[in-house]
Amino acid sequence: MYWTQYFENVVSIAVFFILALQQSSASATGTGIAAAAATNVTNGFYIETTKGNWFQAFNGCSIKRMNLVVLDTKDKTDKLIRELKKVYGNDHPNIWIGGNDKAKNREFMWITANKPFTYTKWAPGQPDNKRGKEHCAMLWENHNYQWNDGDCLSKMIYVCEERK
Ligand SMILES: [Ca+2]
Repeated sequence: MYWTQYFENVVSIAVFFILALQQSSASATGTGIAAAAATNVTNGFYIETTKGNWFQAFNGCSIKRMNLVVLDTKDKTDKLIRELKKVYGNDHPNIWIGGNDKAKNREFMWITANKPFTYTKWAPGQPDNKRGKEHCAMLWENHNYQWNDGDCLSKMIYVCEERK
C-alpha cells in the first residue's frame, strides 16, 4: 500500500514537471513568434526563418494568426517565388509549405484550405514517399523552388500567409 502511493506521487510529480516544462517552452516560443508577427510581411507572405518540423510550422503560422502557405495556383506560386528570390535568389533552403497527405496516403491536400492539390510544381520524380516517410510538401533546395514530399519531422524554415 505504501509503495503504491509512493509510486503514484512520483508519477504525478513527474507529470507536473513535464507539463510545466512544455508550458514554459510553448509560451516562450509563442511570445517570440507573436512579437515578430507585426513586421516582415511582404505581399501577404511571412518568411519564418526559425526552423521547425511541418507541424511546428503549421502551429507557428497559427500563433501569428496566419496560415502555412497554400500554393493552389500558378499565379500565387510565382508571386511567392518572386518574394523568396528577393531574399535567397536561386539558392534557397528547404522551405515548408501547407500541404500534406496525412489524411489519405498519396493524396496531397492544402490543409488550411481543405482542398486537394490540383496545380502542382513537383520536382521530376516527386512525390516519391522515399523510405515510406515523406508526407509533407516543401520547396526543395537545389531544385529551383520545385516541390518535394519530405519527412514531416525534418526541420526547416517555412512561409506563412495572411488570412483573408
Ligand atoms: Ca520525396
